[in-house]
Amino acid sequence: MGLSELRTKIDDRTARLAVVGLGYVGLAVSAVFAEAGFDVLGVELRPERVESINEGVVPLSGNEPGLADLLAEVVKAGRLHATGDYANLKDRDVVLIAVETPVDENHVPRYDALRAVLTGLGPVMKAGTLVIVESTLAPGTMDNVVRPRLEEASSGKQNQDFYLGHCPERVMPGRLLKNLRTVSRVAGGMTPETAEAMAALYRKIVQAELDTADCVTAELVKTTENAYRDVQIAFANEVALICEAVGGDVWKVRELVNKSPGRQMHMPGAGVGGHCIPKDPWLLAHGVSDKDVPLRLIPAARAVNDSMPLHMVDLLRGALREAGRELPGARIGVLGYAYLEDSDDTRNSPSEELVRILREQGAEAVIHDPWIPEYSGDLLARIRGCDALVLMVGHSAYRWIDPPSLKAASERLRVLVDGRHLFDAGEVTAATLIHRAVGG
Ligand code: SAJ
Repeated sequence: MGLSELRTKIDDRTARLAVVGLGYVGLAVSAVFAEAGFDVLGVELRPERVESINEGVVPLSGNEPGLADLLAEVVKAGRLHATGDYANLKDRDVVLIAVETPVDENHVPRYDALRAVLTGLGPVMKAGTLVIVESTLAPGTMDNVVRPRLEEASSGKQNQDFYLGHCPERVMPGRLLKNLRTVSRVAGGMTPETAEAMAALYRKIVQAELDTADCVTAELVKTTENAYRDVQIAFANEVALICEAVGGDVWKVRELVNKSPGRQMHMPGAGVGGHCIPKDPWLLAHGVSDKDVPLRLIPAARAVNDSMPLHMVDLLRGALREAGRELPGARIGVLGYAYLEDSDDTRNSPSEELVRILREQGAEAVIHDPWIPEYSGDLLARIRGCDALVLMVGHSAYRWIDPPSLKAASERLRVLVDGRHLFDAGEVTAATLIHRAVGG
C-alpha cells in the first residue's frame, strides 16, 4: 500500500492502528485514537496489563481524569483490544511505538525495549505500514538505530516497503488526556510525504498545531525542550544558593526579575525528579557523543539539580547544630516522596536521594506522603518525636499546615527546612522553630 492509499484510509478513519507499549503514553494514545473512531490494537508484554485493559480497567496508578471512563467506553465499543501477541500486527496500517527509552548510570541511552519491539514487528508487519516512534530519542536514533533495525527485521527498505517517522510524546502524568488533545506535536517523517501523513493522522486527535519536520528535528525538539527546562531550573537553583549566601530572598528576587521583559526565571527547589527532565538532557547530549562538541552547560545543569537533595541535608545539618543537635541519631520527618506535587509518581524522586543521604549520615528518616499509600495517614501522628522536618514536595495537602500544630505534634521538634517555598518564615520562627529554606 502506498502513502496516498494510506492517507485515504487515515482520512476516512478506516486505517487499522496498533500501539506497542501500553504504559501511561501508549494507553492514553490508544484510547484517544479509538475514541476518534479508529480500530486500535494495543500490544503489551505484561499479561496482567493486557487482561486489565481488555476488561476496560486502567492498569495505571495515579489520578488520570477521564481515562477510566474513556477506556471502558472504547473497549466496550470494540474499538480497542489488547494482546501480547505480535502476530496480530500483520494487518495493521499504522503502528505507534511507545516504550521506555531510559539512560543508564553513565547517561547512555538504553534502547533494549525499542530494539525488541522492532525485532518483533519487522517480520510480521505488512507492506506499506507506517511506523511511528513516540518515545523520546537521542538525535540520530531514528536513522542510526530504528531504520536499520526495522529494515533488517523486515528484510525491507524504508520508504519502499514501510514508512517511518518520529512524533515525540508531550504528555504529563495527571494530565494525560488533556495534554494529548491540546498540546502541539512535531510530526517528523523520514520523507516530507510521510510527515504529512503523520500530521493527517494526529490531526484526528490533536486540537493544536501539528508541525511537520524531518526525524532529526523531531528528536532535537523533544530533548531540547526538556534540556531547556532542566537548565532553567538549575539557573534558579544556583541563584537560590547565591541568595542564601548573601541574605537575599530568592522568591522576591525571582518575582522582580520576572517583571523584566523576556525573563522567566523558573522555581528553585529541593531537586528535579521524574522520568523526563532528568533523562532527556542526556539523550540530547548523546546525540553528539561521537562528535567533537564540547557540552558544558547541559551536564553542569544536571549536576546542579542533582545536588539539591544534598543541599537540603546541609541546610538541615546547620539548623540542627543551631538547636544544639547533630544529624546522626536525629529523627527527621520527610514531607513528600513523589517527584511532583499532587502526584504519586516517585520515579527519580529527589526525596529518595535525600532519604539515602540521611540514613547514610546516621539519621532516622520518617517519610510522609498523602499520595503514596505506604506513607500516607495522619501527618501530625507520623512526625511525633521528630527533631526536624524537611519539606520536599509541595503537595496541596500540605498547604493547610500551620507551624504551631507541627510544634505541638512533636515536643522535640526544633527545625523546619522548606524545599518548596510552602511556609512563611515568620510563622515558622514564631512557632519557636528554626527555619531554613532553599533560597533563604
Ligand atoms: N521543578 C523545579 N522547578 C521548576 C519546575 C519543576 O524544581 O520550576 C521540578 C519538579 O519539582 C519536579 C521536576 O522538576 O521534581 C520535573 O517537574 P516538571 O514540572 O517538569 O514535570 P515533568 O517531569 O512531568 O515534566 C513533563 C515534561 N513533559 C514531557 O516530557 C512530555 C515537561 O516537558 C513538561 O514541561 C512538564 O511535564 C509539564 O509541565 O507539562
